[in-house]
Amino acid sequence: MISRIDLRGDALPEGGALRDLLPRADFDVAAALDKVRPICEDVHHRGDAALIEYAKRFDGVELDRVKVPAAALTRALAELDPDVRAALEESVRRARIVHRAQRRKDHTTQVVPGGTVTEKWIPVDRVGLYAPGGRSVYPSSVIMNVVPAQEAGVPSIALASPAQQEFGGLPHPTILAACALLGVDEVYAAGGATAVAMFAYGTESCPPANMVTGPGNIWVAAAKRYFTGRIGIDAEAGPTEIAVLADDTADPAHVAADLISQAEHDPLAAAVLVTDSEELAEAVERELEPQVAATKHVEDRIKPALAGRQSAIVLVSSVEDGLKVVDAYGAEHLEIQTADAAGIAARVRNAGAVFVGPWSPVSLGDYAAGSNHVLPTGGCACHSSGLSVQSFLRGVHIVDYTRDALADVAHHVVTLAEAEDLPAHGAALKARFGWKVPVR
Ligand code: HSO
Ligand code: ZN
Repeated sequence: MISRIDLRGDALPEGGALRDLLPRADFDVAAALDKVRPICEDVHHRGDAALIEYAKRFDGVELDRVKVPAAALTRALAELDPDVRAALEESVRRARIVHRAQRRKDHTTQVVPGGTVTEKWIPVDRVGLYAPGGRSVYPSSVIMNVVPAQEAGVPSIALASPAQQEFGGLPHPTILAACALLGVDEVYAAGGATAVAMFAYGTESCPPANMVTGPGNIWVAAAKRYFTGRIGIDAEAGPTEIAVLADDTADPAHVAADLISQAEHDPLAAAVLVTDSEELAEAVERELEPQVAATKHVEDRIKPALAGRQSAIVLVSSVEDGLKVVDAYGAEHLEIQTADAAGIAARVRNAGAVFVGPWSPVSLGDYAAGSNHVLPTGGCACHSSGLSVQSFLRGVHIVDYTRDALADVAHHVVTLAEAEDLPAHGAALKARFGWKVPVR
């Protein structure tokens, strides 16, 4: 059901060479760009009419408008199962605790007497959040996008999710209910690349946004890439990934359950076990069979995900080597299930989020740890972080110098300006001091 990669024996290769030995899904965003470009431009030129036409073509839904009426949001929340509501509320509560603590304070540094630089954190004016429909209707992802944006102080937050035929052309009711619960009242029935284009360009019913965040399929990722530079994005989210670094102290039933838990998302989802224990590898393989058989999305997602080239059990000579492997891989989610889990976790350099020890499974982080579950995939963890309050803030430097403080440094500025053959830069200072560089 899952392949093996044996890296025991010879010394591990370094960096990129090690990464090349590890499995990863094909997620060719560049190839999708060509299909997405004309759709985005059509939304640019025809606005809501194009959105309505694409909802019919892609989602089979006749829409008369894209903006969801306020009454539909109120109704969705009123009709939400009370247990689901309580669970969502607890998820929001915990996420708020974590994200509120992320808010950075403005900071003024006195560089020299009379010369200060303040770093001021200003939220983005307006963000468009995307919540997928279809196979993945995740109200939890609404929480993970909305809470950091709200805690950052973003004044205008809108959300888009595909129109669903069975719900009369509205987005899925649990998505609407989650929006209502969070106080997001501007919601659009728009899906995939068309939703990103709607936010990037704006249409008659939706004002343009400065930033688009949220998970999605390859078309959403391609549209985000298309608009990068015009708007801010979080990341081009690819299929979900779990890596587990485990030794012989790990419980194979738990490891198997955790691998299956993320394989459940998508046939392209990646589940990777890295272990120095052949016994554990075999025990996990034995556990996978019955656990997979007993769960729900077996044929369409879990089996192809586990059997896909993106998933594997990787055998290593030691936990130390395992640490090198998981660092080279840079998983979206990394569980550490070893004897000294906290010690090993503290040394991890590349992962979207790290889950320490036997009682911190990825599913906890998906819903109710307080951490964010919108995380870098595809190895992007080596340069990017998951969604946070910081994602929605801009740090603006505010420079404030007195006459004396400027005079003190003027000769250096003029020297550098001349060295760069930009005399007008130097002149901007000289003009302030009677066209002479103050001598200090
Ligand atoms: N594991 C997914 C998020 C999710 N799981 C939503 C359940 N619902 C990517 O981090
Ligand atoms: Zn998940």
